[in-house]
Amino acid sequence: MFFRKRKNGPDIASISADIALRTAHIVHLTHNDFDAVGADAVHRIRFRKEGVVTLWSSVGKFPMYLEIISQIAGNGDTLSISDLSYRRGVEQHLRKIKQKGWRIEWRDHHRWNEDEIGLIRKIVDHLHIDTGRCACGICAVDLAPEDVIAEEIALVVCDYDLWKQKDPRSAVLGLVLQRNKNRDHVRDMLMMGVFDDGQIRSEYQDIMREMQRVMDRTLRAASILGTKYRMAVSPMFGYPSETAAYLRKELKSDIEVLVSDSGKFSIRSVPPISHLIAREFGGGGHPHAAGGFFRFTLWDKILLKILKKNRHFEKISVVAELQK
Ligand SMILES: [Mn+2]
Repeated sequence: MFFRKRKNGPDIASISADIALRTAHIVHLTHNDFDAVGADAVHRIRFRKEGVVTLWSSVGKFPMYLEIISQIAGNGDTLSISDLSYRRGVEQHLRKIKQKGWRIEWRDHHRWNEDEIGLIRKIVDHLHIDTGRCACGICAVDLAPEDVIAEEIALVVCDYDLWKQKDPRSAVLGLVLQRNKNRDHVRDMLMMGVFDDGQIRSEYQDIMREMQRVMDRTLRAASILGTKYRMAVSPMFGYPSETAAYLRKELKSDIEVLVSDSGKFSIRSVPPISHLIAREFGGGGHPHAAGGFFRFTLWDKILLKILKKNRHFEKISVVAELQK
């Protein structure tokens, strides 16, 4: 249990085969969250006839997917990238992809600097960056401006992605999509303009139940430290944002720290000092939410597992107490 688990990465051979043997004319390379699912639904509305192959990618795996595509003939088909932002060095892959006969379109809402935009604009056929919309919203105005379903999908997704949270449908779908296995189903429903069905409901309730279990487990394991600030520190069992909020409510804490097996921790605080504390532990972030790293020995890991605490809990509390 103390060894790093070997991650089952994507199967490169089968992804290559899927793209090489495609009958569809659009390859949609996108992120793996709700925004991306909405963007994919919009693509499939727009390119119903042409057909779409979807590649869901984490931010980290993005260059690997480009590398794979750069080895496959495009035959005039389109690689459409969405909800993924510029990464240093991707231009080399994009040039190769162009040489292989692909068209490239890229739609994103993350912050790009002028140099990055200039560089990529020279290579791709279409680049649309807009930080004021979600990626799905950019796809909707670009690809299906007349389509009422696409418009509504974009509304619901942007509500979630840009933290407006006015539409109750977006909270449900956002949570349901924390399970990857729900992605294709939700996407297919969105395409039909359906935002809620039995499967979405039951997944939502199941996740809510699981989340409640995780939050209660974390609450039972929490240590309370500090005098100036009331700090709750606990091993991390999942759902960090929701759990931190729960600890704050149940324990009346000012600062919540959730520590994973590896020593990585996430911190939330009422006083605007999260980033200052995180900085002392090789991390950083925002005044009310940040993250850092404890250097764990094997013994630290064992204690965290068995006693639900170790010497680093005291250390971070001391650092917090020193903040103004
Ligand atoms: Mn996004």
